[in-house]
Amino acid sequence: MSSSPKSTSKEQDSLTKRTEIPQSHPRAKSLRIREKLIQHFKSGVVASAGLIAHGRGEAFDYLLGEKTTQPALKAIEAAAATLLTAKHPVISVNGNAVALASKEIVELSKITKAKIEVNLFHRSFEREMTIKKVLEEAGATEVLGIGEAASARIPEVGSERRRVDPKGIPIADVVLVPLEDGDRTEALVRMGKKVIAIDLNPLSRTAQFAAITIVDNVVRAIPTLTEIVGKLKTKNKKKLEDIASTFDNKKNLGKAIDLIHRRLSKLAEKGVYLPILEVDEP
Ligand code: PTJ
Repeated sequence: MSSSPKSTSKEQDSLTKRTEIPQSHPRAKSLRIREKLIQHFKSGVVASAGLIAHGRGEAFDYLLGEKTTQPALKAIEAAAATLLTAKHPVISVNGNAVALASKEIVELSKITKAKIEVNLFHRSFEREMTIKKVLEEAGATEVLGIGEAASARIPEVGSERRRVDPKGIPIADVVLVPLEDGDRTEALVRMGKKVIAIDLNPLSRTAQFAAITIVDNVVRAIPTLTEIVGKLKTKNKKKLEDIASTFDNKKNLGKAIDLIHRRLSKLAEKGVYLPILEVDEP
């Protein structure tokens, strides 16, 4: 089982030492996100496999142009309407999601009245407690799924990932999963849950099985989702149900894949597309 290492005193030192990222670096934003994940890996929030998962996500983000695309916005609107009409919405979080967007997750949970449940692939009580602490520091007043509280079981999922909190996922009608693995998403769908996924890879099993797939980076998608929830909050139930029911995930995923395809075709015409800035001769 892969999990984060326990911090030794030497590591505690290195925890406080962060890599300086110059403002002028062309990839500063992306490097800062990496640094955040590394720090949270050292503190025990992120699993070692979480660093690899992030790399895969980054590659897809590159292909998408590192911005929230129109298909992502369309999915976010459907997700907002679905969360607002849900009876028992739950946000199921793992190490990566909390490392990247703890404050944003708490804000979203407050505006949608969704419960936050910690559900780890690489489960350990220590990691659960560390993640709970980060969420509480970000303003969460209730965090489900910690230790013995996760006493219910999801059918058809192997190992410890099967454990869930009876106050959360088992009674949820809508489950938001930022960055989930495919097996669990499939199991949640089989349980009759309406799954909203945030996943940069439109080809992943999670992206394919979810009812609403937001193909975007969690760092952009979660605050945008909160903003759209704020805008839709005043709409009546009928309008919200219309938005949710007219959304076609298959068609929208196709649009996300087509966008990558068209973007790559355009770039393929150019080959080299990054200009090196000319430096004046001394
Ligand atoms: O914290 P734990 O123990 O629950 O473990 C979490 C990981 C991420 C290790 C676990 O859930 C896992 O192995 O996930 P997968 O199967 O690698 O799936 C992660 C998916 O998230 C991949 O499809 C990535 O493309 C995608 N992804 C990675 N970073 C981001 C992302 N999607 C959105 N935003 C990101 N920042």
